[in-house]
Amino acid sequence: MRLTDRPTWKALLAHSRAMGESRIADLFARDPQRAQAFSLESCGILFDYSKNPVSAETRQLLVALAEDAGVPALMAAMFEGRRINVTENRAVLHIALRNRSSRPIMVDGQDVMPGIRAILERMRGMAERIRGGIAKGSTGRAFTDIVNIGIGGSDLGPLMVTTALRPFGSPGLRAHFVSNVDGAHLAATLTGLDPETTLFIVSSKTFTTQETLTNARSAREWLLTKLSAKAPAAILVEHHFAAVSTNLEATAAFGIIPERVFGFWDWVGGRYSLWSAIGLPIALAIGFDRFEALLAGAFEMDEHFRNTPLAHNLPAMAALVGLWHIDFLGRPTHAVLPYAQDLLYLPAFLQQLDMESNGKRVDRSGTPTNYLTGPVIWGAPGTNGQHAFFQHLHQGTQVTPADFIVAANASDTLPGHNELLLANCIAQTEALLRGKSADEVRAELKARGMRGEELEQLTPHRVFPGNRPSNTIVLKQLDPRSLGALIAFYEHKVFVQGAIWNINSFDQWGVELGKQLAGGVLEDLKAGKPGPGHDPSTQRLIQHVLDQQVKGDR
Ligand code: G6Q
Repeated sequence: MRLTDRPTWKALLAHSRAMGESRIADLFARDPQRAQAFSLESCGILFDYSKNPVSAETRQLLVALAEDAGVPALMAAMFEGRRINVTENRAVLHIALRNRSSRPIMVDGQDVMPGIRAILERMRGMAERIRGGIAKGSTGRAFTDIVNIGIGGSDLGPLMVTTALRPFGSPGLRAHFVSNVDGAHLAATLTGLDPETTLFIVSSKTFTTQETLTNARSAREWLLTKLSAKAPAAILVEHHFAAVSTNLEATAAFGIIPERVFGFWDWVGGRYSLWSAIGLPIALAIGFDRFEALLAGAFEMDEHFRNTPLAHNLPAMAALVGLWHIDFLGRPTHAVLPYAQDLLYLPAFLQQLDMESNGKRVDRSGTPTNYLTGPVIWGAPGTNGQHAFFQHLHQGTQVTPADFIVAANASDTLPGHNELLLANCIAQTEALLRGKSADEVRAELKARGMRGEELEQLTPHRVFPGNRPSNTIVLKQLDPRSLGALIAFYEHKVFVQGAIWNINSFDQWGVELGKQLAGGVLEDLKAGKPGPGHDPSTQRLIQHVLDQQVKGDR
């Protein structure tokens, strides 16, 4: 049966008409316990979704939809290692990477846990040797800088986590991330680095990704040029390069020695891979024990997710409230607003996690969906956003549900900062909910001495409609454990939504066409003229770029 034909979907549709009229403030007025009743707490995270147009009936209908759509069954299938990534015929087992229990996890009758533990032990060894200055560069000096070369899932996870856990890093070992094929990224990163004390980690599941290999080759060239007088090329690459990949043949061909290659498995999707050896830069930056704390936090969330009834389940309720906005209230975008500068890259990370997983238009059987799926995810840290796009959140014509994320305790001790940060975060959710009426605006303006036409003209511009929804997510502190739980929370949120929409959240065919066509455009650029078969705009753009290029630049 199609999702939209299910009675549980239809019941929500009917209910949405009634709820669409009600104001969130009235829901609070009617239920003094609402703030508690629509909040959940687990794994060190408070998830308050009370500032959404959701009643007890809405929740019950949403949970009924999730059950009816088979969320518990798909969840069990994932944890059992079944091949739920149907278009690639793969299991989906990022949860195995952080399985801290002694439970085996089977794929095709084989326990994957011994292999995972073996790689983790090797990561520990590498982290200890590099951080302890035991493993050295080719000229005998300890490493001071790590440069991760990877893109997409092989970049955003480690970049986001390493940045988020900055206070846990060691000043003696700086982590850098190069992803963009734009040479500016690598060039800017290498400026000021000492090749004798720099370690490159080439992170690529396939080891065929154009951007990563181009950057890796240029980095190798830089190293060889700078240190050619000090050691032969093979020795330089041996000392200064490591790789994380499933393609051991390609890493060997690049010159990386097997002891420096960390494998992973086809059942780890790129955007879910920071828990694998792709997390090596994290372990190097913060130490392996803290990397394990990150895994432990995620495991705690996994246990919560698989063992808690949906109505009390943090990721499931976040998914259901999100889906309510998207499919029943017509709000297809979602803002991620971390009130933590160290979570700078969380919006970009979640953008990939969510939009690459659920940006799909056909269901698992290949039938186009007749309902909206994954939202547009965007955002930036507060309080910066307040001085920029928050105008749109408060007074724009579109309603954007938002996640406000904040830690009660600061990582830094500069006096006064954390109170300001917390106050702004909480006040923004209050302002979005409450708004400001025309009467309130008039009273304010009158108190300032304004009267008559001027007052009336200004009033509508200063009115806030309010009734704008938000979730608030509060951590005690931004530390490895709570960050692990937070990321797993979002992974499972995306899972639940994808399960209800009956889409495959674990493939990403939508990124292929552009890659394919880039090959053709590249040939044209190299040949110095556009080839046949392009649309007129593309053809003209190729010609224009060629005309604009300074001779000798190609
Ligand atoms: C993530 C995607 C994608 C992938 C990159 C890098 O889920 O699959 O972002 O991570 O394309 O791929 P490689 O790791 O193979 O270089």
